[in-house]
Amino acid sequence: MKIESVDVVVTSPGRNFVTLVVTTSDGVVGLGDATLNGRELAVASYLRDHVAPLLVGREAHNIEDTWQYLYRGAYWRRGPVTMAAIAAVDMALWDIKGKVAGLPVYQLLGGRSRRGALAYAHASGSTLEALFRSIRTNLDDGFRAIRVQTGVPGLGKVYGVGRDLAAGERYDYEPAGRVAVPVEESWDTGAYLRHIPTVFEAVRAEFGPALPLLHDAHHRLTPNQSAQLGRSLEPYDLFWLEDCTPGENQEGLRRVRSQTTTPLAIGEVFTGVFDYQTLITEQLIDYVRSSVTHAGGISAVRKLMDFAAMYQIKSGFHGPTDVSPVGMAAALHLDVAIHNFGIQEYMQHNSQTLEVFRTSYTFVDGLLDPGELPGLGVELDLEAAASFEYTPAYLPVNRLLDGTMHDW
Ligand code: KDG
Ligand code: MG
Repeated sequence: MKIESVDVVVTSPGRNFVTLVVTTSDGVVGLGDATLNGRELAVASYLRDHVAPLLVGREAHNIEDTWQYLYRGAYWRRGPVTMAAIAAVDMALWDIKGKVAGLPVYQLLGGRSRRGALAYAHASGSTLEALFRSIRTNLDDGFRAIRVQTGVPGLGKVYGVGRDLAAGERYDYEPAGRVAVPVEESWDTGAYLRHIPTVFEAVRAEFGPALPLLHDAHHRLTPNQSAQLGRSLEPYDLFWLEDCTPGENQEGLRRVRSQTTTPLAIGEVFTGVFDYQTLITEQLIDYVRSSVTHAGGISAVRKLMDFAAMYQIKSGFHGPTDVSPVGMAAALHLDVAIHNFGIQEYMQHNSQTLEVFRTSYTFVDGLLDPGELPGLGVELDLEAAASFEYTPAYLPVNRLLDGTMHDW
């Protein structure tokens, strides 16, 4: 069964998505997510100009060989553009294999290891009152684990905090603004470090000791500041502290790890196993945060998680709304199949996105499930996709109070 055509669909139902559509000589269609938030067209061009022409005529069933052909064959390895492109091809070929076999992809990965994937929601508020409202709405929606982000006194808009919502109103935070140049936010690490423990103290007092709580520091701290935060959060028993420090310098996590028992999650901006090598072999983290979309696809993330399993490290795949429903479905098939699943991030896509991507995954009683349709279980409505034209969008940038550029 040969690959007959390869198309790239860029659509913007509220935010931009890049989807690879691979069609075989038998007419089987596979989908892959290639969305790189804020740099979408770079991946679209990489796929259209440099990958699609190489795929036509190849055997669609040879997923591993195609992965190696694109990775080794590019000569220029790794990097988010290359790895998102390879991920999309990989996902599309797994989708095809599942459809041909008449089985959901998780069955091809070894079958089910659990009833469903525990999901965590995003809760936020500029004040404690707004945060509590947001947590309650998520609990009412059935979530059993909650990420907590709040405003910091003295700062304007900060990462992870959307518009304050009324009771029952759903979270609608979309960090990539449809703007010609990035919005600028400001940051003060001292104010943040003083404020966050007080927030978790209040949340624990209100919601009790058992609710799994998560927090994302979004790469803003040094290893020493991370250690300080980790320690100050220990009384509140977090499920994890995410991206406490930028991960490029893996050795930096040694300092954090040796100073705090707060569990650590990292890796949403990593592109593959080599970014994790020291972190995994020295057990410096507890959770792998990659998305299937940004770390080379189902094949690569499966291997990464098998490597992590030898060191008792679990998954916590990235699942914001900039991962498309196709990327989300790919994560869910891995979530239910692998032994070392930890948790799955889940931000619901808006209704326009779900018009373009017809999903079959479900969320019931706090658990996500990929469903039983053959392949990944997502369909792309090309007509709906065409009605949402690409709109440039950028993530914000971040400056310290004196104007110095900082990590966002
Ligand atoms: O595109 C960037 C977002 O995916 C990222 O800011 C979201 O940190 C994030 C998270 O944990 O979901
Ligand atoms: Mg994050």
